[in-house]
Amino acid sequence: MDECLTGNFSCPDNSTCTNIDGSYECTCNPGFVGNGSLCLDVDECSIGFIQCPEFSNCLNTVGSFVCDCWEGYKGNNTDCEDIDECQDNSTCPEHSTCINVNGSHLCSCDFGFSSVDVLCVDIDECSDMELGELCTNGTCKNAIGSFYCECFKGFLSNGTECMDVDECSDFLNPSVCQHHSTCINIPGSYRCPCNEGFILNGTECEDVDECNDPDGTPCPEYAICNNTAGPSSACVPWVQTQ
Ligand SMILES: [Ca+2]
Ligand SMILES: [Ca+2]
Ligand SMILES: [Ca+2]
Repeated sequence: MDECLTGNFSCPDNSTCTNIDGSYECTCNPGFVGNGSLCLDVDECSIGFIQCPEFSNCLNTVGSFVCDCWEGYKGNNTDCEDIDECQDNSTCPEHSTCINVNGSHLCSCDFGFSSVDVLCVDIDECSDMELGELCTNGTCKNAIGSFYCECFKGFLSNGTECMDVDECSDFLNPSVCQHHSTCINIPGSYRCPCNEGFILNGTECEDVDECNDPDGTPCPEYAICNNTAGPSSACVPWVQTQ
């Protein structure tokens, strides 16, 4: 008779009945091993029989095992490979760049933004102590991802700095100063001092009459003072006409 068919047998859990001549046998199922009366789970992970792929851990289960890919890796019992988290646009927050690395990824905040919790937020450069005073000779204005300078009169913004305007440069304005004066550029402004031999009268530079200067050196005898435009005056011989 076939005890296995008639149910007239007793086998331990995790084994299979096999009919043999005059009797029956209990054979442990795959993944189990007999210890006399019981079929016990084989811990495939600890017997060194199983070689799980790189980037995975062997995990014993009742009757079997699995190779569990590390976090950041995906695959099966034969292969675990890095997950490219950057393929998913929602991995990193706005204003950041996703960088895939083995087993993980990085979110690098864009220039002008800094990481706060899981977000990249605009840096207020104007009040950032580490950046120090920005926009010398102007007012710093924060913007999303950057900042700009609103410059005081006499300065021009190149975006992030206030540059002195050289009013004396011919290129800008050839007649910035009055006649008989010299333009001197200074930070934020310019000056127009009168040339030597000229003196400011209102807004004009007027020739100094050295001949009428009480502090000047008088001309010698038989010479007269002849004022000329500019710094010098000349004493010319006096010729008496009759
Ligand atoms: Ca097992
Ligand atoms: Ca990755
Ligand atoms: Ca900013």
